[in-house]
This record gives sequence, structure tokens and C-alpha cells, in this order.
Amino acid sequence: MNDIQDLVFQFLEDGFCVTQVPGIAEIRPKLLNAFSELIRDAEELGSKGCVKIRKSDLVTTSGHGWSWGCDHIHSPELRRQCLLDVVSFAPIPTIITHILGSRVRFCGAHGHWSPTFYDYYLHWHRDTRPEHWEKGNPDNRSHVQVIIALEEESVVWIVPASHLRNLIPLEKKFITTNKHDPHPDQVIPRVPAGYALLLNTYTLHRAQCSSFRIRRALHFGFSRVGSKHEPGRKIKAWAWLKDVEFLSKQTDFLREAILEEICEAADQGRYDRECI
Ligand SMILES: O=C(O)CCC(=O)C(=O)O
Repeated sequence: MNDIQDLVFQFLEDGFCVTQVPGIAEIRPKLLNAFSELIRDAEELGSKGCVKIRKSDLVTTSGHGWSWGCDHIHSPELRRQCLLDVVSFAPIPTIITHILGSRVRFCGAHGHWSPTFYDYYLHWHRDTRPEHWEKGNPDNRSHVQVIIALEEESVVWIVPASHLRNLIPLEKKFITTNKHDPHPDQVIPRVPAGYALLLNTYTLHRAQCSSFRIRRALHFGFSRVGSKHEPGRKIKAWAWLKDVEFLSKQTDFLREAILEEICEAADQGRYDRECI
């Protein structure tokens, strides 16, 4: 495994790094099973409008085979504890705290998979509102997205170091007219099963996955307490997030991060309201 300092350095400079997560290998069959159930439930509940399912802009059909992901896998409807636990496997918490400091705020947990009936295409963007996509964010210790691959994938396209700078005029076409075109400087990291891609989603990035490939990825977001929010991103403040039994089942790392989220929601006076 690479030295933690090297990974942190690469994350800060390039906006991403890939690390092995050794604990995943031995429980991978259990995780894959749980993930299949997650897809089944998310597609069924998503087509009824009960959970937030992700589909291509071009797809109007719902149900089995038509989604590429779902939000909030920690919600009571979708929760499988083993899928939440993996984000606390070494060395993920250590890398995150080296990047963000000891107080980190949980921003969400999602599942992403390969759609069965169409290829997954996601446009170039930064994880902010479209009107901010031209602008970089010089605070390279503000946010980490962890993408844990349960099957090998080469899905996320990244323009290295683009988080630190604004787009140059020649790049504007990628967020306007040529939203899926290859970028001359892009890299597409290979993430073997049992590895994680850590991404600063202020990098210019996009994603693509053929329906002939099997994708099974868990996405978790973390921010540094005190860092500027992603514009347009709301604090998640569901009542169940502070349910004592739910919290008692989480690892220390995840529980602390969720408690930071709850505190921030409370500071904003949004304790009990549902706010997707
Ligand atoms: O599919 C992926 O892993 C990337 C998704 C992404 O960029 C997003 O949800 O903003």
C-alpha cells in the first residue's frame, strides 16, 4: 500500500488518489449481496417516489434496470449496516483526517451501479451548482468524496489539479456544448475491487460506464468542519439521523462525523426537518 503521506500529497495536488482497503476482500461476497438487495429495493421504492433514485437525463422509465444509483443508503428504507461500515475500514479514516483535520462532517452516502439497459453517461461538472462550474476552489482541504469499488471500475474521468483553478476559455465547451467529450488532460483511474478512489469533487470530473460492465460502488462525502459549503448543497437533517439506536450502530468515525452534521443542522435551525 502506498504511504499515507504520498496519498494525501497526491490528493491535495491532483485532487484524487487511489488506495487499497485491505479489510474489504474477506467480506466482499457479503457486501455484494447487500448491494444487490440495495439495488432491488432502491429501484422498487424509487419508482414509487419513496427514495431518491438516479437515472440518466434521457431515461423516463422506472424500475428494474433503469437506474444508475440512489441517494441516502443510510436512510431507514435502504440501510444495510455492512455497506455503511466499510467507509471506516483502514486506511480511509486516517487519510481523510490527514486531509481534513480531526473534525469532519458527514455529507452523505450513496450507491452507484451500472444500469442494465443503457450506458451510464454523466457530463463534466464540479459538485456545485452549474453557475459555479467555471470556478475552482483553492481550499484543497474542504471536502473528500470516497468511492469504494466492490467491482473493478474505470468510471470516473478527472482533470488533475483542476480543483485549484478556474476553467480556461478553451475548456468552457466541456460544460456547455461538449459535455461528454474526452478532455486532453483527463485521467481515468483504475480502481480495483477492494480499493477506494478519494476525490475532491471540485475537480472537473465526469463519469461513464457501459451496461456490459458490472459497477458496484459506494460513495461517501465528508467535509472539514468550518469549510465553506458546496454552494446549493443542503445540510441533511432527517429526524432518524439522530436516532440513538442508529447512532449506536455506527463506527466511532462515522458517528462523530454524523454528529457534526447534526450540530451544523441544529445551528442552522433545521433539526427535524426533512431536507433532501
Ligand atoms: O458515478 C460517479 O462515481 C460520479 C458521480 C458524480 O460525479 C456525481 O454524482 O456528481
